[in-house]
Amino acid sequence: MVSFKFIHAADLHLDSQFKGISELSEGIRSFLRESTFASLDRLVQLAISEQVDFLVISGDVYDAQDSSLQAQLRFHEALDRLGGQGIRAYIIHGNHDPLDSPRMKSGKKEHVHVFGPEFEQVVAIRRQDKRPAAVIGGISYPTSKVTENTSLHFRRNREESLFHIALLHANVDGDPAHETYSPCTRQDLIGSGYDYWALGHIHKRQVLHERPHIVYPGNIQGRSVRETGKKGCYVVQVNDIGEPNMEFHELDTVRWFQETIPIDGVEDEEAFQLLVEDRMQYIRNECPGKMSIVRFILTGRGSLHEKLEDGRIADELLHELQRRAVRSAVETSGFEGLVWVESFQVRSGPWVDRHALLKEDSFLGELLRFAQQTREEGNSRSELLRSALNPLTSNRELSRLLSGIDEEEKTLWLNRAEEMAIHLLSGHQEGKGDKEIDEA
Ligand SMILES: [Mn+2]
Repeated sequence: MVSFKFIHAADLHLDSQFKGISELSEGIRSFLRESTFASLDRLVQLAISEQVDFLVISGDVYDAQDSSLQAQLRFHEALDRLGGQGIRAYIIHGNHDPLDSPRMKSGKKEHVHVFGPEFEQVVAIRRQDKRPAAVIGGISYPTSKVTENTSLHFRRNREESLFHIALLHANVDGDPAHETYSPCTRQDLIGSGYDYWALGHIHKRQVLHERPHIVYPGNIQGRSVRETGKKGCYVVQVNDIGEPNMEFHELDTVRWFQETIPIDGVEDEEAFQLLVEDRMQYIRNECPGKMSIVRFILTGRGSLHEKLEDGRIADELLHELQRRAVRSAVETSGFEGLVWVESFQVRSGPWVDRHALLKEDSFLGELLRFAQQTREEGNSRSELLRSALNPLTSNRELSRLLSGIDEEEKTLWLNRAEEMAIHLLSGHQEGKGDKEIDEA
């Protein structure tokens, strides 16, 4: 065997539109639009500086089936830059960019291999001496929906001693957060005899198994607040006895955060603002060269909750922080180091002794016990959600919107409803009642 080095990337989603975040200034919006391309540039630079023998991309190069001309041109340019350095690329297409998508016609590139709809295997060679380095097996999505277990096509010829790499866009072990395309199990992959499963589809970076390696590198640029943290690819060095050594490299230019701020003990708006600004500074220090987008999740219990409940304080602070962000971007004419607050999600509660309330023989006590029970029992929670949301489903538009909400989000609604009930029923309504009595 010969030692060699390759890059495993997936889910480039070039030219993602970043819909769903409103209130963005034009400059910030175009910086976001450019981010998937900027990450692609970094990927190419990395391949060149690491002197890899080849690059594999495990599907979803483009974000949409009608991939923009810009996305295609930029991707071809990237491939040409790799070709100029003698770096080959092996590519499969996934559910977002299947083979039947309309694409511009471009001449075949000598150094690029795009796998077709039928399983095939090719031999990759080492760059400097052209010696065979690895067998690469792969299969692309012919259409956007592949429901067959395509991993079963991958079978190693036991006589073949070369390192085996499998390129597959698939949902392994049925991750419920993603569409179950090309469903397969870890055992299917382990049983194939391949040494490294270069997977795509799930955007969260994860190593499911080692020896054989089963790897999702995640996408190269986060696209929403659900895709937080570092994004990038793996550089894999395989030594001459076929042992892979992986190193993660970040490639993102915009990073997403979800930060929790407990409001316990926060006295007033000013203290709250300082806390938020402190956290923003921390994020800025974490990634000074990137733009960061953060969602703050307010938890805990405290007197500040009364003020957060009607949403005004959080809204006003949000607008102020966004206004400052735009101003500083204009002043420094750059978005590096910018921290954009996407929203505040109020999940806090009023200051109450919840344990005491739970034991209380009252309507509120009863309600909290019921809430506790539904939280613990999946069935009664689903039943409660179903009956509560049922009246809305007669409206087509609402029904459509509801179908896109997952269980986790609905559970948050239930928690929120519980906090509102405590707020309204426990006499914690900004002490209004008490005050009127005092004044009377
Ligand atoms: Mn994808």
